Amino acid sequence: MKPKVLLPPFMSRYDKVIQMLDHVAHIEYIDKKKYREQLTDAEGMVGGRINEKVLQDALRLKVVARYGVGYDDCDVEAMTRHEVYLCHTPGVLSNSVADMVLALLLACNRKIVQADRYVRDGWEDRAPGRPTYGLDLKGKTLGIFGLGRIGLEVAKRCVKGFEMDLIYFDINHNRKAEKELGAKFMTLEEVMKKSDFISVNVALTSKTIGMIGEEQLRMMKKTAYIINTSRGPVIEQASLVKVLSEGAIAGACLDVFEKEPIQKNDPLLKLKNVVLSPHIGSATEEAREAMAICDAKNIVAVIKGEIPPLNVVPEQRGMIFKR
Ligand code: 8YV
Repeated sequence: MKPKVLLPPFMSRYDKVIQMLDHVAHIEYIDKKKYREQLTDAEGMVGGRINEKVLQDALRLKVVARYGVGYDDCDVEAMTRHEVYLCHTPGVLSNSVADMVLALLLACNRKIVQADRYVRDGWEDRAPGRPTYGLDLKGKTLGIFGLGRIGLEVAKRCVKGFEMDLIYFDINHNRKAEKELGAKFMTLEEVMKKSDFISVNVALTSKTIGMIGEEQLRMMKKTAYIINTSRGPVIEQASLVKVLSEGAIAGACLDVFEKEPIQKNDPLLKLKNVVLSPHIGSATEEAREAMAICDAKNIVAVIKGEIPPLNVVPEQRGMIFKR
C-alpha cells in the first residue's frame, strides 16, 4: 500500500503536484474536523501548526512540508525529537513578496487608498492638493531588516528601479548586496533613525519577536513609513498603534499581524495612516503554484528515502531520521 499524504484541499488544483505525489503516495485531502484522526496513519503532509500534541497522534508521520518559507508555527525541537522532517519553500516566493513590499510602499507613499476613496466619494476639488502628495523615492533611504532572500529582492527593486539608498540590519553581513547595491550595514537603531522607508523581512524567532518596540519606533523620522510583510509579532502592535495615533511616524503598511485574522475591534482598523492587507505577500499565481510544487518535491524526496531531503529547515540540516 502506498503511504498516505495529507494535502490541503486547495492543492487539488495543481495538476503537476497531484501527478508527482500520485506516483508514490495515496493522497487524502484534509478535513478540518477529522484532521487529527487523518494524521494517525499519514506519512507526509502539507501544512503547519505542528506541536508536541499533534506529533503524539501522528505516529507514522515522516515529513511536514510547510506551505511557505516561514515555519514559526511549527515546533522544530519537538519535530526533531520525534524524527519528523520539516521542509519549507525558500526562494520561490521571494519575488512575489518583494513585489508586495513595493506595492505597499507605493500605496502608502502616494496615498493610493485615500485617493481611491476620494474619487469614489465624489472628487470634490479637481486638484485636491497637499493631502494627496507623497515623496519622490529617488534619493530616499530604504532601511531593511533582514537582507536575506526576500530582503535582497526588495533591495534590488528599490535601488535599481527607484534609485534609493540602502541601509540594513541583519545578524550577518550581506557582502553581495554591499558590493552590488551599495548596501550599508548599520545597527538596528541607526536603521530606525535614518530610513525614510523601513521594510521588515526577518523570520520570526525568539531573537526577532518584539524587536521593534515603542523605543525603536520613536527613533523613526516623523515622515517615515514602516512596512511589514514578515510576521506580525516582530513589531509590538500596541506600540505601533500608539505612535501612529500620535502621528509620531507617517504611517505603516501591514500584511501581517499579531493575530490573524485581525480582531474586529482592533484599533489599527480605525487609523487612517495605515494600509492593511490580509497576509497576501506570496499570493501570486506563480509563487503559489511553485510553493505547491516545492512541497510535493520535498514530500516525494522523503518518501523515496532521499537524504538529506530537499529544503529541510536549517535546524535539521544534515540530520538523518529513521522513522
Ligand atoms: C504564505 C508566508 O502565504 O511563506 C510564508 O512564510 O507567510 C506566506 O508566504 C503562508 O505561509 C501561506 O500559508
